[in-house]
Amino acid sequence: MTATGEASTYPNFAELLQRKGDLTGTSWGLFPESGRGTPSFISKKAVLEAKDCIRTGTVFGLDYPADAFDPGMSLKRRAPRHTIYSSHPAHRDDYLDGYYLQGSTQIDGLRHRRADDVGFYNGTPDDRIIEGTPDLGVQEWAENPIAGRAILIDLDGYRNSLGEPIDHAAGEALGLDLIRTAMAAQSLRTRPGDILMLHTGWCEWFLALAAGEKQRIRERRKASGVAQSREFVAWAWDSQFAVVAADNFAVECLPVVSGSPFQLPAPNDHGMMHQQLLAKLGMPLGELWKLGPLARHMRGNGRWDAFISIKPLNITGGTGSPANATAIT
Ligand code: UVW
Repeated sequence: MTATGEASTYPNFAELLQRKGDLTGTSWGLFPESGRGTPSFISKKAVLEAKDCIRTGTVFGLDYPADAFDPGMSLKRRAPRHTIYSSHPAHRDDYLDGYYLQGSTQIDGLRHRRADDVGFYNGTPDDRIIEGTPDLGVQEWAENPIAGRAILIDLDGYRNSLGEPIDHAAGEALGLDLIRTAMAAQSLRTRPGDILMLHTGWCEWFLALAAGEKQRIRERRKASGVAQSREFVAWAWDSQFAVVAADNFAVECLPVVSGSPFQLPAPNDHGMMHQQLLAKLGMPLGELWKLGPLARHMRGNGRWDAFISIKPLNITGGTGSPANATAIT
Protein backbone atom coordinates (compact mmCIF):
# COMPACT_ATOMS: atom_id res chain seq x y z
CA MET A 1 0.00 0.00 0.00
CA THR A 2 1.14 3.57 -0.61
CA ALA A 3 1.13 6.36 1.95
CA THR A 4 -2.25 7.43 0.53
CA GLY A 5 -3.69 3.97 0.98
CA GLU A 6 -4.03 3.24 -2.75
CA ALA A 7 -3.18 -0.20 -4.05
CA SER A 8 0.33 -0.32 -5.42
CA THR A 9 2.32 -2.87 -7.33
CA TYR A 10 5.53 -1.60 -5.76
CA PRO A 11 7.07 -2.58 -2.44
CA ASN A 12 7.27 0.06 0.26
CA PHE A 13 10.62 1.34 1.49
CA ALA A 14 10.76 -1.06 4.44
CA GLU A 15 10.37 -3.87 1.91
CA LEU A 16 13.11 -2.41 -0.28
CA LEU A 17 15.41 -2.61 2.72
CA GLN A 18 14.67 -6.36 2.93
CA ARG A 19 15.96 -6.95 -0.61
CA LYS A 20 19.15 -8.97 -0.67
CA GLY A 21 22.74 -8.01 -1.48
CA ASP A 22 23.30 -5.01 -3.76
CA LEU A 23 19.52 -4.64 -4.12
CA THR A 24 19.04 -3.60 -0.49
CA GLY A 25 17.27 -0.23 -0.37
CA THR A 26 17.08 -0.01 -4.16
CA SER A 27 14.29 -0.05 -6.73
CA TRP A 28 16.55 -1.77 -9.24
CA GLY A 29 14.63 -3.97 -11.66
CA LEU A 30 11.19 -2.99 -10.37
CA PHE A 31 10.13 -0.62 -13.13
CA PRO A 32 9.28 -1.95 -16.59
CA GLU A 33 11.50 0.63 -18.37
CA SER A 34 15.01 0.16 -17.08
CA GLY A 35 16.36 3.68 -17.62
CA ARG A 36 13.34 5.72 -16.56
CA GLY A 37 13.29 5.45 -12.79
CA THR A 38 10.50 6.87 -10.64
CA PRO A 39 8.82 8.89 -13.43
CA SER A 40 7.39 5.41 -14.12
CA PHE A 41 5.15 6.02 -11.09
CA ILE A 42 3.10 8.36 -13.31
CA SER A 43 0.30 6.30 -14.81
CA LYS A 44 -1.79 7.38 -17.79
CA LYS A 45 -4.67 7.80 -15.35
CA ALA A 46 -2.52 10.16 -13.24
CA VAL A 47 -1.73 12.26 -16.33
CA LEU A 48 -5.42 12.45 -17.22
CA GLU A 49 -6.36 13.41 -13.66
CA ALA A 50 -3.64 16.09 -13.62
CA LYS A 51 -5.63 18.09 -16.15
CA ASP A 52 -8.05 18.87 -13.31
CA CYS A 53 -5.25 20.96 -11.73
CA ILE A 54 -5.69 23.49 -14.54
CA ARG A 55 -8.24 25.93 -13.12
CA THR A 56 -7.00 29.45 -13.88
CA GLY A 57 -5.20 29.04 -17.20
CA THR A 58 -2.03 30.61 -15.76
CA VAL A 59 1.25 29.27 -17.15
CA PHE A 60 4.59 29.40 -15.30
CA GLY A 61 8.05 28.76 -16.69
CA LEU A 62 10.05 27.20 -13.88
CA ASP A 63 13.52 27.76 -15.36
CA TYR A 64 15.94 30.56 -14.53
CA PRO A 65 18.07 31.86 -17.41
CA ALA A 66 21.05 29.69 -18.32
CA ASP A 67 23.45 32.34 -16.96
CA ALA A 68 21.51 33.24 -13.79
CA PHE A 69 23.92 31.62 -11.31
CA ASP A 70 27.26 33.28 -12.05
CA PRO A 71 28.63 33.00 -9.50
CA GLY A 72 26.45 30.22 -8.15
CA MET A 73 27.15 27.67 -5.44
CA SER A 74 28.92 25.26 -7.76
CA LEU A 75 32.70 25.50 -7.71
CA LYS A 76 32.94 24.24 -11.29
CA ARG A 77 29.85 25.23 -13.26
CA ARG A 78 29.88 28.63 -14.90
CA ALA A 79 27.56 30.58 -17.15
CA PRO A 80 27.80 29.63 -20.82
CA ARG A 81 29.26 32.07 -23.35
CA HIS A 82 26.76 32.97 -26.06
CA THR A 83 28.03 33.77 -29.55
CA ILE A 84 25.82 35.10 -32.35
CA TYR A 85 27.28 34.92 -35.85
CA SER A 86 26.00 35.74 -39.25
CA SER A 87 26.75 34.07 -42.59
CA HIS A 88 25.24 36.88 -44.62
CA PRO A 89 23.60 40.21 -43.80
CA ALA A 90 20.11 38.70 -43.48
CA HIS A 91 21.15 35.75 -41.27
CA ARG A 92 21.74 35.24 -37.53
CA ASP A 93 22.68 32.02 -35.78
CA ASP A 94 24.24 31.24 -32.44
CA TYR A 95 25.94 28.72 -30.18
CA LEU A 96 26.98 28.30 -26.58
CA ASP A 97 30.44 27.50 -25.25
CA GLY A 98 31.11 26.07 -21.82
CA TYR A 99 27.46 25.16 -21.25
CA TYR A 100 27.23 23.24 -17.98
CA LEU A 101 23.93 21.44 -18.34
CA GLN A 102 23.37 21.67 -14.58
CA GLY A 103 24.57 25.25 -14.21
CA SER A 104 21.08 26.72 -13.76
CA THR A 105 17.59 25.23 -13.30
CA GLN A 106 18.09 21.55 -13.92
CA ILE A 107 16.99 17.99 -13.56
CA ASP A 108 19.61 15.54 -12.34
CA GLY A 109 19.60 12.41 -14.47
CA LEU A 110 20.17 8.89 -13.22
CA ARG A 111 23.81 8.91 -14.31
CA HIS A 112 24.52 11.97 -12.17
CA ARG A 113 25.39 9.79 -9.21
CA ARG A 114 26.94 6.37 -8.70
CA ALA A 115 26.28 4.80 -5.31
CA ASP A 116 29.70 4.37 -3.70
CA ASP A 117 28.72 0.97 -2.33
CA VAL A 118 26.75 -0.64 -5.19
CA GLY A 119 27.26 1.39 -8.36
CA PHE A 120 24.98 3.02 -10.90
CA TYR A 121 21.18 2.66 -10.98
CA ASN A 122 19.92 -0.76 -11.96
CA GLY A 123 23.44 -2.18 -11.70
CA THR A 124 24.45 -0.42 -14.93
CA PRO A 125 28.17 -1.15 -15.45
CA ASP A 126 30.51 1.81 -14.96
CA ASP A 127 31.89 1.45 -18.48
CA ARG A 128 28.40 2.17 -19.93
CA ILE A 129 28.36 5.62 -18.33
CA ILE A 130 30.43 7.43 -20.94
CA GLU A 131 29.80 9.91 -23.74
CA GLY A 132 27.84 8.41 -26.60
CA THR A 133 26.11 5.59 -24.70
CA PRO A 134 22.42 5.98 -23.84
CA ASP A 135 22.26 4.04 -20.56
CA LEU A 136 20.50 6.08 -17.84
CA GLY A 137 20.81 9.26 -19.94
CA VAL A 138 18.41 12.21 -19.80
CA GLN A 139 17.31 11.51 -23.38
CA GLU A 140 14.84 9.00 -21.90
CA TRP A 141 12.83 11.87 -20.37
CA ALA A 142 13.15 13.95 -23.55
CA GLU A 143 11.87 11.17 -25.81
CA ASN A 144 9.11 10.39 -23.31
CA PRO A 145 8.68 13.60 -21.32
CA ILE A 146 7.61 13.71 -17.71
CA ALA A 147 4.12 15.17 -17.31
CA GLY A 148 1.51 14.97 -14.59
CA ARG A 149 0.51 16.56 -11.31
CA ALA A 150 2.93 18.72 -9.35
CA ILE A 151 2.40 19.75 -5.75
CA LEU A 152 4.17 22.65 -4.07
CA ILE A 153 5.00 22.60 -0.38
CA ASP A 154 5.51 26.19 0.68
CA LEU A 155 8.18 25.88 3.36
CA ASP A 156 9.16 29.52 2.86
CA GLY A 157 5.57 30.74 3.26
CA TYR A 158 4.92 28.53 6.25
CA ARG A 159 8.01 29.68 8.13
CA ASN A 160 7.32 33.32 7.29
CA SER A 161 3.80 32.89 8.66
CA LEU A 162 5.36 31.87 11.97
CA GLY A 163 7.64 34.91 11.91
CA GLU A 164 10.62 32.54 11.67
CA PRO A 165 12.06 32.87 8.16
CA ILE A 166 14.32 30.08 6.94
CA ASP A 167 17.93 30.99 7.73
CA HIS A 168 19.49 30.71 4.28
CA ALA A 169 22.73 32.40 5.32
CA ALA A 170 23.26 29.61 7.86
CA GLY A 171 22.33 26.89 5.35
CA GLU A 172 19.39 25.71 7.45
CA ALA A 173 18.59 22.00 7.38
CA LEU A 174 14.88 21.49 6.70
CA GLY A 175 13.62 18.35 8.36
CA LEU A 176 10.84 16.02 7.32
CA ASP A 177 8.81 17.22 10.32
CA LEU A 178 8.80 20.75 8.91
CA ILE A 179 7.85 19.47 5.46
CA ARG A 180 4.95 17.48 6.88
CA THR A 181 3.78 20.32 9.11
CA ALA A 182 3.78 22.77 6.19
CA MET A 183 1.88 20.23 4.09
CA ALA A 184 -0.73 19.83 6.80
CA ALA A 185 -1.07 23.62 7.04
CA GLN A 186 -1.80 23.61 3.30
CA SER A 187 -4.23 20.66 3.64
CA LEU A 188 -2.17 19.00 0.93
CA ARG A 189 -2.25 15.27 0.28
CA THR A 190 0.08 13.43 -2.06
CA ARG A 191 -0.91 11.08 -4.87
CA PRO A 192 1.23 8.38 -6.48
CA GLY A 193 3.27 9.86 -9.34
CA ASP A 194 3.25 13.43 -7.98
CA ILE A 195 6.14 15.72 -8.82
CA LEU A 196 7.13 17.23 -5.49
CA MET A 197 8.25 20.86 -5.46
CA LEU A 198 9.70 22.23 -2.23
CA HIS A 199 9.61 26.02 -2.09
CA THR A 200 12.36 27.18 0.27
CA GLY A 201 12.90 30.71 -1.08
CA TRP A 202 16.65 30.04 -1.42
CA CYS A 203 17.02 30.98 -5.12
CA GLU A 204 15.31 34.35 -4.76
CA TRP A 205 17.33 35.05 -1.61
CA PHE A 206 20.62 34.11 -3.28
CA LEU A 207 19.95 35.92 -6.55
CA ALA A 208 19.12 39.16 -4.67
CA LEU A 209 22.57 39.21 -3.00
CA ALA A 210 25.35 41.48 -4.26
CA ALA A 211 28.03 39.65 -6.30
CA GLY A 212 30.61 39.78 -3.49
CA GLU A 213 28.13 38.33 -1.00
CA LYS A 214 27.25 35.50 -3.41
CA GLN A 215 30.94 34.74 -3.62
CA ARG A 216 31.23 34.62 0.18
CA ILE A 217 28.20 32.28 0.49
CA ARG A 218 29.71 30.04 -2.18
CA GLU A 219 33.02 29.88 -0.33
CA ARG A 220 31.30 29.03 2.97
CA ARG A 221 29.59 26.03 1.28
CA LYS A 222 26.36 26.47 3.18
CA ALA A 223 23.00 26.19 1.47
CA SER A 224 19.63 25.47 3.02
CA GLY A 225 17.80 22.35 1.93
CA VAL A 226 16.33 19.07 3.05
CA ALA A 227 18.05 17.50 6.06
CA GLN A 228 19.61 14.16 5.17
CA SER A 229 17.66 11.34 6.79
CA ARG A 230 16.46 7.81 6.10
CA GLU A 231 12.96 9.06 6.95
CA PHE A 232 13.01 11.54 4.06
CA VAL A 233 14.21 8.90 1.60
CA ALA A 234 11.54 6.48 2.85
CA TRP A 235 8.82 9.14 2.66
CA ALA A 236 9.80 10.14 -0.89
CA TRP A 237 9.65 6.51 -2.03
CA ASP A 238 6.51 5.57 -0.11
CA SER A 239 4.76 8.67 -1.48
CA GLN A 240 5.72 7.41 -4.96
CA PHE A 241 7.05 10.79 -6.03
CA ALA A 242 8.11 10.82 -9.66
CA VAL A 243 10.55 13.72 -9.14
CA VAL A 244 11.69 15.73 -6.12
CA ALA A 245 12.50 19.34 -7.02
CA ALA A 246 13.36 22.45 -5.05
CA ASP A 247 14.36 26.06 -5.52
CA ASN A 248 17.77 25.55 -3.94
CA PHE A 249 21.22 24.38 -4.86
CA ALA A 250 21.04 20.64 -4.24
CA VAL A 251 17.53 19.81 -2.91
CA GLU A 252 19.32 18.73 0.28
CA CYS A 253 21.25 21.03 2.60
CA LEU A 254 24.97 21.71 2.54
CA PRO A 255 26.92 20.76 4.51
CA VAL A 256 25.14 17.56 5.47
CA VAL A 257 23.60 17.36 8.93
CA SER A 258 25.86 15.96 11.61
CA GLY A 259 25.11 12.28 11.96
CA SER A 260 23.87 11.90 8.38
CA PRO A 261 23.09 8.19 8.01
CA PHE A 262 24.74 8.29 4.57
CA GLN A 263 28.27 9.17 5.74
CA LEU A 264 29.32 5.52 5.55
CA PRO A 265 27.54 4.41 2.36
CA ALA A 266 28.24 7.66 0.47
CA PRO A 267 31.74 8.83 1.49
CA ASN A 268 32.46 10.51 -1.86
CA ASP A 269 29.38 12.66 -1.28
CA HIS A 270 30.25 13.33 2.37
CA GLY A 271 26.97 11.75 3.44
CA MET A 272 24.58 13.45 1.00
CA MET A 273 21.29 11.71 -0.02
CA HIS A 274 21.92 12.08 -3.74
CA GLN A 275 23.19 8.51 -4.09
CA GLN A 276 20.19 7.09 -2.23
CA LEU A 277 17.67 8.98 -4.33
CA LEU A 278 19.30 8.90 -7.77
CA ALA A 279 21.40 5.74 -7.89
CA LYS A 280 19.40 3.50 -5.55
CA LEU A 281 15.81 4.62 -6.08
CA GLY A 282 16.06 6.11 -9.59
CA MET A 283 14.37 9.30 -8.40
CA PRO A 284 15.33 12.41 -10.42
CA LEU A 285 16.14 15.59 -8.51
CA GLY A 286 15.23 19.07 -9.71
CA GLU A 287 17.50 21.86 -8.51
CA LEU A 288 17.56 25.66 -8.75
CA TRP A 289 13.92 25.71 -9.88
CA LYS A 290 12.17 29.06 -10.17
CA LEU A 291 9.30 28.50 -7.77
CA GLY A 292 8.73 31.97 -6.29
CA PRO A 293 6.13 33.30 -8.77
CA LEU A 294 4.23 29.98 -8.76
CA ALA A 295 4.27 29.83 -4.94
CA ARG A 296 2.91 33.38 -4.65
CA HIS A 297 0.17 32.59 -7.16
CA MET A 298 -0.76 29.41 -5.29
CA ARG A 299 -0.75 31.25 -1.97
CA GLY A 300 -3.18 33.72 -3.49
CA ASN A 301 -5.73 31.13 -4.56
CA GLY A 302 -5.09 28.45 -1.92
CA ARG A 303 -4.60 25.65 -4.48
CA TRP A 304 -1.24 23.92 -4.29
CA ASP A 305 -1.22 21.67 -7.33
CA ALA A 306 -0.55 22.24 -11.02
CA PHE A 307 -0.23 20.38 -14.27
CA ILE A 308 3.47 20.14 -15.08
CA SER A 309 5.63 19.09 -17.98
CA ILE A 310 9.37 18.50 -17.73
CA LYS A 311 11.25 17.94 -20.95
CA PRO A 312 15.03 17.82 -20.66
CA LEU A 313 17.28 18.42 -23.67
CA ASN A 314 17.49 15.38 -25.91
CA ILE A 315 21.14 14.67 -25.21
CA THR A 316 22.05 11.02 -25.47
CA GLY A 317 23.75 9.99 -22.25
CA GLY A 318 23.34 13.39 -20.58
CA THR A 319 23.92 13.26 -16.81
CA GLY A 320 21.53 16.16 -16.29
CA SER A 321 19.80 18.89 -18.24
CA PRO A 322 17.98 22.18 -17.98
CA ALA A 323 14.58 21.11 -16.68
CA ASN A 324 12.50 23.00 -19.26
CA ALA A 325 9.66 22.73 -16.78
CA THR A 326 6.30 24.39 -17.28
CA ALA A 327 3.51 24.48 -14.70
CA ILE A 328 -0.09 25.31 -15.56
CA THR A 329 -2.64 26.10 -12.86
C1 UVW B 1 25.77 18.63 -5.39
O1 UVW B 1 26.48 17.67 -5.58
C2 UVW B 1 26.05 19.57 -4.27
O2 UVW B 1 24.66 18.87 -6.11
P1 UVW B 1 24.47 18.67 -7.67
O3 UVW B 1 25.74 18.10 -8.27
O4 UVW B 1 23.33 17.76 -7.84
O5 UVW B 1 24.18 20.04 -8.21
